[in-house]
Amino acid sequence: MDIQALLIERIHRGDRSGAHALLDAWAAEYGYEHIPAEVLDPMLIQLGNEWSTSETFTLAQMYVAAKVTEDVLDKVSHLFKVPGEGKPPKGPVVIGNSEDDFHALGRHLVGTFLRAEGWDVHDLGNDVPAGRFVDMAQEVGARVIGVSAMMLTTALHIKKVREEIDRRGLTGLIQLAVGGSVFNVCPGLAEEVGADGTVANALKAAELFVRLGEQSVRKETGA
Ligand code: B12
Repeated sequence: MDIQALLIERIHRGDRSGAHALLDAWAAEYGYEHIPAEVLDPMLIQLGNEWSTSETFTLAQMYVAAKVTEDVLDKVSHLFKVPGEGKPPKGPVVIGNSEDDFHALGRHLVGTFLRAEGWDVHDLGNDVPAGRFVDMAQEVGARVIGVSAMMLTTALHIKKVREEIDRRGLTGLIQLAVGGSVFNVCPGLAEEVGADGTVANALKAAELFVRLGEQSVRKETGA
């Protein structure tokens, strides 16, 4: 079945329960654990593009897509809950949306994929002040902070996280990962906000966090 096309057709119709029925049928065949990467991520990116280019796609339809995604992520979260299950534990990380940013979906997907790869994810939610990211990273001993931002204005707030890390003398020890569609369309923005790295989607996030974690260890040991 062409799950993307069928799902998007139900979302266009605002048919939340129909979308769930479809996802349940797909999961019965392929497994719930594959839904975030194989269905939700590509669907949301396609709908995001549609939103930006189509005059008929409405906020209500995007709301349905967001709700369906959140319902499914809730449903599958127990599958990814125990860090290290089936994978070597990778340690604590902190994620959240930058100050003033309420675009939670990308962050939810990143958190789900990181948990699946064995990270112990501390998710601070939406609209997180810079200091709170660094406080939490120090509290749990995280080597990487991941900040999600979808808008140019909110991406620029990430500079404050950079400044806070540096002000506390933690440069290099706590690495700063950033992501969100604005970074995909504005080359150079990640460097401008002082990030140590970025990637275009949640699937690649786990790899980025491993690389940044290693950079932090090298900084600490002087290797
Ligand atoms: C859905 C949506 C909303 C929803 C959010 C619902 C929710 N619960 O998340 C609602 C309706 C609330 C909303 C509100 C607003 N939105 Co809006 N929204 C979108 C939309 C259509 C899709 C975003 C999305 O969810 N994409 C799907 C996810 C899966 O993709 P993603 O977020 O990019 O995440 C992936 C990667 O980027 C990466 N990633 C994400 N975070 C991170 C973090 C790290 C560390 C890493 C490594 C990777 C990573 O992994 C993710 C999964 O693969 C975009 C359009 C677009 N093309 O992006 C506009 C958009 C982002 N919104 C926009 C705007 C302006 C707003 C509003 C101001 C109101 C308005 N006029 O529409 C408010 C602002 C709210 C706020 N203060 O945050 C603009 C931003 C313009 C800009 N660039 O500055 C956009 C681009 C639409 C547009 N073309 O105008 N929005």
